[in-house]
Amino acid sequence: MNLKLSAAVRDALDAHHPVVALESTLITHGLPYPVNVETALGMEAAIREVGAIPATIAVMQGEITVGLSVDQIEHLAQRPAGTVRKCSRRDLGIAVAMQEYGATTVAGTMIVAHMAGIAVFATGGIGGVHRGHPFDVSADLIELGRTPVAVVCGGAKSILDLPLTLEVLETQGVPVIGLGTNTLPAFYTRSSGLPLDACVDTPQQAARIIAAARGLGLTHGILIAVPVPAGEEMPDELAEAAIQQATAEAEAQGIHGKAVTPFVLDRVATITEGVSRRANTALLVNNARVGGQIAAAYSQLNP
Ligand code: PSU
Ligand code: MN
Repeated sequence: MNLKLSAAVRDALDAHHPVVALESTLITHGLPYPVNVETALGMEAAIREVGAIPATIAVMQGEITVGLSVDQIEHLAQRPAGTVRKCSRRDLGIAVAMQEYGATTVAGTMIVAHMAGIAVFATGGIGGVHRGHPFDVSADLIELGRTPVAVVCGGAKSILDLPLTLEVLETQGVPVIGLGTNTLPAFYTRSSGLPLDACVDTPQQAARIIAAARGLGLTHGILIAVPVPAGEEMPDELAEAAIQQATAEAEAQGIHGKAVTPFVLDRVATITEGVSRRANTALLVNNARVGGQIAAAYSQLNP
């Protein structure tokens, strides 16, 4: 397969140093310029600070690239809307064959990370089951069921139906582990109140669960949910009101399919006048750091 690994990522993988995969849809479809570049680079820096190597993944003119350079991140972040394909499982072959730019979602990033031999991936919110549309199930959940990568996330935005999202994860055989929490975080807020499969207190304990599942030869993903740092979360009512308004607008305007998530994210940020964006970036950088710690602990267990 034509994966293009950066020298830093290739060296780290060869030497069994910890590597953390990062997605690119949050750069192109999740955050506006220049917050997207600042956040992407902030995540990479947080991973390096704890002794791991970041590998931001995207399709660059048909080339699946693992470990984007700063220039490549900057370029992707500034491309005009509509010129970067949002790449989930079904889209990767299209973007490669048509030599397009493609931003990988959680599903797309998991696939490429696994091909490259990267076990840990850090992001913000995963896709899920959409509120009021129980048949609009993100391919992220199906990918988590079939691809052995651990995904560190802030739970899922409550633009989604969180109880149904957990049901689908259960059906797909995906354990959801809280790190420092026993309930599913709701992205902008620290808790949805929904119980999880296990709760751990340290990255080392999380790494042990990943290693045990891998030792058993199980090929499913593992979700590690980390709440937004205390003090950076949004008030519950504010988050909920903005989400209700944004989802109603999506409904009224007939937005559907892969356009729903980016539309709602953008509207929530506008409605909350950027308050949501602060929680968003704080959580992304924190998850990257935790991902680095888990990858480091995992590489100790799995030399
Ligand atoms: N949730 C966020 N920010 C994001 C996404 C989700 O809070 O940027 C992106 C991720 O890349 C995720 C994708 O994998 O949206 C899910 O899209 P869909 O619902 O079309 O599967
Ligand atoms: Mn969706």
